[in-house]
Amino acid sequence: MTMPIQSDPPLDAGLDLEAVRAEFPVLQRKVHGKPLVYLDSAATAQRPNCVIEAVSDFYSRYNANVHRGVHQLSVEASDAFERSRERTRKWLNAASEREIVFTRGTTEAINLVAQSYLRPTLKPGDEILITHMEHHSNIVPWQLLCEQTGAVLKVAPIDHRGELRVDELEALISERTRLIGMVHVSNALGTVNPVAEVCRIARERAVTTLVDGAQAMPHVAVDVQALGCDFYCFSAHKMYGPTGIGALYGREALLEAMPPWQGGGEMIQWVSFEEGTTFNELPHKFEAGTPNIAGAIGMTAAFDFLERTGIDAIARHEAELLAYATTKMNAIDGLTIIGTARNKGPVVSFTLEGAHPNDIGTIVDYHGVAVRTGHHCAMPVMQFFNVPATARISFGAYNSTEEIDVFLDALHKAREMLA
Ligand code: 7TS
Repeated sequence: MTMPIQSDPPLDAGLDLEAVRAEFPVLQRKVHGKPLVYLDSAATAQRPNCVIEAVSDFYSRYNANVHRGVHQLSVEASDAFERSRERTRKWLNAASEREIVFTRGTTEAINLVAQSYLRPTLKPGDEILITHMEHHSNIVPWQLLCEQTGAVLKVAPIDHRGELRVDELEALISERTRLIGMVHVSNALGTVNPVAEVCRIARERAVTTLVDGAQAMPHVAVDVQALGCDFYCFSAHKMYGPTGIGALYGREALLEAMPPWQGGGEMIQWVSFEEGTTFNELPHKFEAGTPNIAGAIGMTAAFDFLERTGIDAIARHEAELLAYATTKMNAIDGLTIIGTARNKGPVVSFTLEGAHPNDIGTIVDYHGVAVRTGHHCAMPVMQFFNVPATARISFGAYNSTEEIDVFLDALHKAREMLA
């Protein structure tokens, strides 16, 4: 008989934790002889059976290239691929499937906007405004673009809690501001940004907005029309789906006016040496080459998982875990939580006096506990808080307070060893 997972304090009744955990085969495995405690979902979430099976089912039964063949397998693959687009549209509440471009993930989506939306019209001295808490994938594409065009990258500050200073962001908007890029939920701090408010401010000043939703999608309901953003990017692997697939949402009028980014098959209407080339309609104009078909199909299953489990139930469950971990960790001498925003996603970044984060990560791993250590691809955040690195625990729908206790035990042992 398997023991039920004990929850202390009782977690939200809306989420059947035991049933959710049973959907994730990897949670059965042991690491260094101990049951796996996976607290690194912000790096990549684990996959439920429905995702694994959807991918396997595609390869086993109807593997074919999409949008090309008239044969039965290709028709089935194309239908499943396009169903994923419709599922994504519906989840984001986008107005049209033409607004959903499949990409490799968040990083590629941001690069697409930088190179296809901004680059053709960006002038020297134009400005791009981002925040101090961005992941490198929402910094470096803009730095590259500034080098290519002579545009200027401006950075809106954060405060000691790791909250965005919206007033200062507003003051940094000028006549030359062409785009505001901001993370929805910070991977390094957990901060949930007031995206709708910033988008409203940007709209009043006729500035385009891009939201990096990589860390938001698994935790909160996202409605791009309610947020009022122009572009929204995410990766399926952080929301229980496969790696190598994600999407860019873009307002149709903007996407329509943008030139293609990469050239190749699938994105064309007509290719001729004499007459030149004309391009396919949205969204295919931005999807050159054979796409990640299995990934898109797996992503549909990930949306099924989120819907079936209930994104609000997941959010409440994770908020309980966050509160539980925060209270216990605040009581540990010498431990400092980096990122104490009032509105936080399920991430706790921390430092421990006298212990390097990497050593903490290595020692807790011996106890079966997976945590992330380092700069979390957000070096400017580390610089702001004047730390070289942090250790970070992050939660998914399958985590329990019991697991947090296992982590805390392992952390105490690490501290004793390193003292
Ligand atoms: N944006 C945010 C906020 C992220 O957290 C990440 C990945 C990315 C963008 C990039 O996503 P990708 O799928 O295109 O690679 N964040 C992390 C992390 O926190 N630990 O490992 C990867």
